[in-house]
Amino acid sequence: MEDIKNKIEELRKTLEYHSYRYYVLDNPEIPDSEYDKLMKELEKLEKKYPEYFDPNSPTQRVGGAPLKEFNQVRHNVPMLSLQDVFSFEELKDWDRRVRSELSEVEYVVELKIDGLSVCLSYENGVLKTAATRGDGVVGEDVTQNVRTIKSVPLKINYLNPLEVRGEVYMPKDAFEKLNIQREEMEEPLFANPRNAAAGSLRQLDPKITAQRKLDIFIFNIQRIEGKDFESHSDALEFLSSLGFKVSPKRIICSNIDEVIKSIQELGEMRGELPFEIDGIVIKVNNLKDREKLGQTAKAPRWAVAYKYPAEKKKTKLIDIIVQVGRTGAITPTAILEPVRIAGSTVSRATLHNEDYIRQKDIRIGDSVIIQKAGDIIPEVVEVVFEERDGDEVIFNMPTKCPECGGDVVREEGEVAVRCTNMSCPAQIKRSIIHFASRDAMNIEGLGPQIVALLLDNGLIKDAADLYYLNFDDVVKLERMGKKSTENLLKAIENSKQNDIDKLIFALGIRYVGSKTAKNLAKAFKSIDNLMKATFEDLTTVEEVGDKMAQSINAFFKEEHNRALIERLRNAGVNFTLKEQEGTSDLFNGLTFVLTGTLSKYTRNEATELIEKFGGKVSSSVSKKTNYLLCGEDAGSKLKKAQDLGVKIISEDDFEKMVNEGELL
Ligand code: 3B8
Repeated sequence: MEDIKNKIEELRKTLEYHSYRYYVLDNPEIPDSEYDKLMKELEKLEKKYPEYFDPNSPTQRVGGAPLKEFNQVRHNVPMLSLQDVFSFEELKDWDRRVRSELSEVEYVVELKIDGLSVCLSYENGVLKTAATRGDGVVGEDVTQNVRTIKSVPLKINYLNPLEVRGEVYMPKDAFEKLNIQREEMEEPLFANPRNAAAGSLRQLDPKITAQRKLDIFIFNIQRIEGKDFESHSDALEFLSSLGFKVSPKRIICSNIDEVIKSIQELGEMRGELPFEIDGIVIKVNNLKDREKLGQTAKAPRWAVAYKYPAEKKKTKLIDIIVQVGRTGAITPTAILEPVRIAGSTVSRATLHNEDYIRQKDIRIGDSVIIQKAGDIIPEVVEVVFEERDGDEVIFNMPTKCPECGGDVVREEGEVAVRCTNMSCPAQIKRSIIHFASRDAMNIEGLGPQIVALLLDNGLIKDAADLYYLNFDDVVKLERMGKKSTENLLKAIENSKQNDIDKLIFALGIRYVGSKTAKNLAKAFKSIDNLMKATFEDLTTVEEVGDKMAQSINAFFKEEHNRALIERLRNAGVNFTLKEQEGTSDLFNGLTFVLTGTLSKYTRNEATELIEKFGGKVSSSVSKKTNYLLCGEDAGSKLKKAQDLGVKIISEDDFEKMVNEGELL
């Protein structure tokens, strides 16, 4: 028995170490596959020997049961906020005030990570509580959620009370992936990585937080017993030695001119960082000096935030259109007079939802300020009210579906409104287009136009009907020659052989994206097993939370859907998981960046292939990038890759590497 206990302890230590190498140092020593193997081994042992359960084991980061609400936490040390400055002039004024109190001063310049501030409290070397800032005095207890962040140590080698403050954020590539997933599922997109981080951390269901790839930088000791430091940089070094991921790129400066130079240099590399920053923090380094300077009611006098100007442009909002998605979600989009911003021309911008339009009082005909949130999705940030002339028109979300006239409802707790008509032609059309799309059944040649043609001529009413089409009916249609009919029917026929993850995704079950579909396929191995799965069975699957499990159960209960599935089965569509082909480690340790429009693969497909072969996909080009996979109309990433001497490959090159199993 002692042996088992030791084995478990040893596995935990090993996993903690490799997790630290991977998540904190970004410098793994072993391949992911090996890490997964060790984790599986530990999970097995812990399950078999529950007497050795440890809430701080590396296996316990998956998120526990959902909460009803967050408890409030009173901070031991108030979490102050920073005073902002918007120009070097203001910054110099601040420096003069600091120097009037101190004879000599040393500054530390840090990136200001754009996330949300949290406080972590450790006692006896284990994480006890994590709380959001709230109003600075009282915050929310988000311990269960913070525990799912892999770079947060659950145990540290320091037994006295310690409280540290850090910024929880979502890296840019995780943000982009999350939004692609949400788009797939017709859930409202997050406007920027900060909103995504906040939304993910303030989740009552920790399982959802666990999927969100949050990260943290620690930037301050709030309270420590049994230790004294001379300077901020010493304190951060100490935290780093305890295994915390501390704020990167700290620069020590001996005067304000050096500070300004650093701000300019950091500003130039801003786009290359894997996370968003909203400015630079300048802090007095010496801790005794900090005490001398003290604080105002809300902010310390010893630190200040310099904010970079965000690129914003003024333009005219010509119209607001609404679109009906496959799940019936009705979303508003602004049509703009085209403007160039942050390197591209923008003629549409998201308006998120009805509440957003109301809050900002956005009207058709307004002059508006738009901004690329995190330089990614353009968004309307505000109205230029001075330029109103009275001709602007208030926009109302339709109360009837713009496509079918069906009733529109806004479900409780949701910002999106949806058309409730199960037979809404727009929804049906979108769901068939989705069924045939690349990451779903991948039926080549069956795009939006052909789907519309088939629907309008009464040849299909739903996706299952595709498998019952006959040549004579299709060939008669306008624009459908003999050859294209043959090709279309062949593509439909071929899709019957797809593996079931594609079919599961194709069904369009709400909240089930292509990644979850894969997990479900692996877990249940057949459509029949999936249909029989109970709520409990479903929630044991990786990344499947309560909401998704409910949605899957509801989908298969629906008579309509069951009938469709039977017709798919009778048509000969594959309903069982195929044997997995072996993967290779061709791309082990290599990082790819995708850019431009790919034509042979969707971004999902390319990412899947890269990951399947052991590689990683990142959203921004840096010195660490090994390959830039470049499609058409590539922009700044291509230029940057050229400047850095990163190897640039075409889709053909990529295909060759994958097919031949050899790197170029
Ligand atoms: C004092 C120091 C607030 C902050 C601070 O990356 C204070 O230092 C603060 F009252 O909010 N977002 C940072 C970041 C934020 C803060 C900070 N340092 N690096 C950040």
